[in-house]
Amino acid sequence: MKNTDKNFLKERTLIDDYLKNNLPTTTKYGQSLLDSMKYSLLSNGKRIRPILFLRVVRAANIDQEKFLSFAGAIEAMHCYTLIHDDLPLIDDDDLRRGKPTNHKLFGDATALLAGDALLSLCFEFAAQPLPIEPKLQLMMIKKLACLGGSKGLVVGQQVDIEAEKMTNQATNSDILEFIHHHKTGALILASIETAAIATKVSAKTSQILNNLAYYLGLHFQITDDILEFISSEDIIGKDTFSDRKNSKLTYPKLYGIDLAKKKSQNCFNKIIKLFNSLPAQYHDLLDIINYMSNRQR
Ligand code: GRG
Repeated sequence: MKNTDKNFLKERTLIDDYLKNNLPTTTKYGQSLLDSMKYSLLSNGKRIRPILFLRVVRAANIDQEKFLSFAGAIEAMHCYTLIHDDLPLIDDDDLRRGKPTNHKLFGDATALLAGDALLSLCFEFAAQPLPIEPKLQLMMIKKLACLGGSKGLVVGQQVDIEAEKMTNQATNSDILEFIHHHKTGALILASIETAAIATKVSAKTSQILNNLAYYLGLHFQITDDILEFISSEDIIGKDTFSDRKNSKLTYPKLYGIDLAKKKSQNCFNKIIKLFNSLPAQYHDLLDIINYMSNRQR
């Protein structure tokens, strides 16, 4: 295990245990739905979004273990998007996290339903009592619902699909930034903003965290585009030809690989500048920021 991975071991174990212990495992009929949900939820994910959430909570000197249900909610939403994204009617991918995609094992219909059920499970987890004022928890749930829906990741996915059919002249940096900010950035933003709501951060800190989340989401997806372009399936654990097969609008496609790398570095510089302007208690965000930037998968 790499050193960087060790820094996240405790949080990953807490998150994995929460998910394991709270996922429905048996039903009188329809067992394959639960098996399909479990297959994706408990596979080898990096758990980046719930870790971001927990670290912002921890910065307020609050016991992160009391917030595992919300961290689990964020991961359940993320896993549903991965299952749906891989389906033949979206990206049609065969490999995810180094294993066959959900629909390859369980079939398209079960995978679709498992994704739906994970989205519902997300809100079941999000509604578990937290040690904060109920009105704050309602605000967190509303934020997650907004950024997870037609104002966030689903519209990002829609534009991603529409951009596949646009000619080169019609595609531009504005559309690309919209896709990345919504499809990928929205859930990263939700992870940070919901923690900011729970911990009642000041307006100034909230603004910095918000900007940091914006660039973190953008940087994460540019990195993803680049990795898919230059890496191998063994390392990233997913199809490396998927974007090109689907004529996806990506940073390497629009700008070329060198400029895409430069833009990624510019984003990272902005993230570090924002991080440095946060109060000192947010220091634990730095190694997850670095991990997201240097990741190989
Ligand atoms: C209703 C069909 C339908 C779609 C809903 C699926 C969807 C909307 C949006 C897709 C969002 C998506 C999959 C964005 C890609 C984001 C991304 C880079 C995911 C990979 O995240 P990692 O690297 O994955 O954190 P792990 O495997 O570590 O969890």
